[in-house]
Amino acid sequence: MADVERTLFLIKPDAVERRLVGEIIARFERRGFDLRGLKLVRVREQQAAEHYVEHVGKPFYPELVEFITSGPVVAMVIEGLGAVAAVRSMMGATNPLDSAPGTIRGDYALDLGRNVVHGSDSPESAAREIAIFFTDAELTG
Ligand code: DAT
Ligand code: MG
Repeated sequence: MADVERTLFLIKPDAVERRLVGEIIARFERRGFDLRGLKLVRVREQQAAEHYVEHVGKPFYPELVEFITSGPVVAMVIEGLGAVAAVRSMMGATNPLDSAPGTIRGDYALDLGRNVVHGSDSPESAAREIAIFFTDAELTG
């Protein structure tokens, strides 16, 4: 039996601008996950740098930071059985051209640089990333 986990999930500026927030959140609610944190934020440069620290130095890093700071983002903590891997599988592959239909990226995106959503890739990443976006007092349950 999988563990109950928490994962950090972001609805990126492209999806907020396209008014996809409700549809995306609804998928996780219908699947049976619980929301433990939820807010609309403008990601600061410093937060973006912490969040994407593993990508520092890669050719796409500057545009990655520019994009995630370019407009409002919905930050969420999603909780449930096997949440880290299950949320990743609901997101689809990083490059939307490889994402299966039925996944979030497979249904809503084509462009690698504007791929709609972020989800933590391991429980360790989740703990680190949740702390960048939420204080303990902002998380319920
Ligand atoms: P994921 O978001 O699926 O965890 P990642 O952590 O490898 O993927 O990369 C973070 C984001 O950076 C990704 O959502 C889109 C962007 N990205 C990744 N590889 C890229 C590339 N080769 N060119 C442009 N953007 C890229
Ligand atoms: Mg990643």
